[in-house]
Amino acid sequence: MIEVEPVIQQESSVLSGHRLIIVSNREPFQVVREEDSLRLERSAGGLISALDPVVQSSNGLWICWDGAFQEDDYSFEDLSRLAELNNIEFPYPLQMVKLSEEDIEHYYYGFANQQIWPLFHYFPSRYAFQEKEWAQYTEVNQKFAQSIVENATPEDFIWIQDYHLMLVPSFVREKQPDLNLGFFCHVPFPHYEVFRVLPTRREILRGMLGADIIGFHTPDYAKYFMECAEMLLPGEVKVLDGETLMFRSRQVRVKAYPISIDYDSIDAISRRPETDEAVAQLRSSFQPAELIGLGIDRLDYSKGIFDRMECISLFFDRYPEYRKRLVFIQIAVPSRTKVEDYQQLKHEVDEAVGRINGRFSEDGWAPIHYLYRGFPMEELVAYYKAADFALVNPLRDGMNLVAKEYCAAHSDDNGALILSEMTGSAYQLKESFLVNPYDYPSVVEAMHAALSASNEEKRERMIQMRKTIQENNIEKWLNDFLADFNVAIQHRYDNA
Ligand code: GDG
Repeated sequence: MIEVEPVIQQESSVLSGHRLIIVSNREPFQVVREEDSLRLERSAGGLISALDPVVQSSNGLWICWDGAFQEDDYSFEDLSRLAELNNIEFPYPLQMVKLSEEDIEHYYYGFANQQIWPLFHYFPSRYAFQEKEWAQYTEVNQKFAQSIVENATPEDFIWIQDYHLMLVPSFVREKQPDLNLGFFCHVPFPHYEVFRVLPTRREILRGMLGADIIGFHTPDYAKYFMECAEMLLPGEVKVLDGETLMFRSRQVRVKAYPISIDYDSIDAISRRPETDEAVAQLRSSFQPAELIGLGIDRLDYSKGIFDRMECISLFFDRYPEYRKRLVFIQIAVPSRTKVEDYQQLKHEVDEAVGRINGRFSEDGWAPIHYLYRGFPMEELVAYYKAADFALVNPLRDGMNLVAKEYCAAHSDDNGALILSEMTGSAYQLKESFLVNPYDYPSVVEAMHAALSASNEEKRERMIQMRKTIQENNIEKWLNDFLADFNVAIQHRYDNA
């Protein structure tokens, strides 16, 4: 375990003296390769920055895999030295679960990312059951459970994150029934008709039901979970109301907590003079084209990037007057590059960009500007702010934070968001231009509507969306979940 000095002091009223233990597959930092050496960087996302102070102020702990070190041939033991060398201060202790190469291959790339991910995102055709992967998933979930049992006490709040660790709550409950367990699902929970494809569907449900509270992004995901539990575990599950069910003799709270972003910090970055300079530079670099469209995603088939390219092509077919006037910037961050479906997707997107640019380019103008890499948040905010519209058209997405970040970065109240109905964000961002991502012509018409809308209309929509995101920021997500976690465990104490 790596012990470090606290760097932030902030009390969490919700936890009232209890320690918060976060359990996630990913570590709350990134390993950056630089020539011959490795550098550690704190992960910059809203989730980590929201959780950090609370874990810290509660004297809590973060339990995660040691995967990044495995991939870079660095040993688990080297972390401490690297952290010291790079002057990284972790505001709380990290406990890393040691995984073998085989674990990572079958549990992470295999079961989590080639079985659960496609199925939960409604791609059953990409799904194939492999017994070996399920066995390894079970084994790794046991390793995480063991680490929790070794490190937690019955006073702690233990919050397990995401689809990599769905069996952990029940494994922990079996080993130590009096621990307080919360679980959050960051991906969609599918409808019964899709979920039941999974051969190990009952084990997965029982795994999650080991928790006192289970959170989802939208009320629909919570409802589908309840329906699956009721239909697949008759005799074990009884739904009490829209937010609670009995699993055997224990009550479990099941509810939607829509995750969000650190609105204030993105809004603040967008107001910096440096950001406006970067925006001006970006815009001038695409001159004489005066309009910018934007897509930012991990390169994942669920995000609809290939479909987006086809929509752009159709747009320039239907509206030739926008040729040479509009550039679409696509930032695609490399993701799960060892998985064949992702290599194939990269190939398809590369091909589509080449084909569309080859077909429409003229006089030094190319319709698509494609960047296959990640950027620091400050640069992303400049891209967001420079864009006249963002096209966020996932075929399925648990929430989609890019849509929220795009709005938060528009402190000028300009811009237009075109958003897929198949995202969790669509539940909240009703003033966006909502589209069915499978219906290419309607996406094209939404692009046209967004570009043709009056400044006043766009402003009204943007102001409302920004208000919604500001009021429902990452802190609210965290506090709402922890407050209900408190209620759920009180209920268990009272009925013990
Ligand atoms: C999963 C669920 C759910 C992207 N490029 C860069 C960069 N990003 C950041 C964005 C945003 C995040 O990554 C992407 O979040 P999304 O929500 O859009 O998508 P997933 O990665 O698939 O996240 C999703 C989420 O979990 C939370 O529960 O919303 O549905 O699939 O924050 O800004 N960040 C930096 N450089 C980049 O180039 N720094």
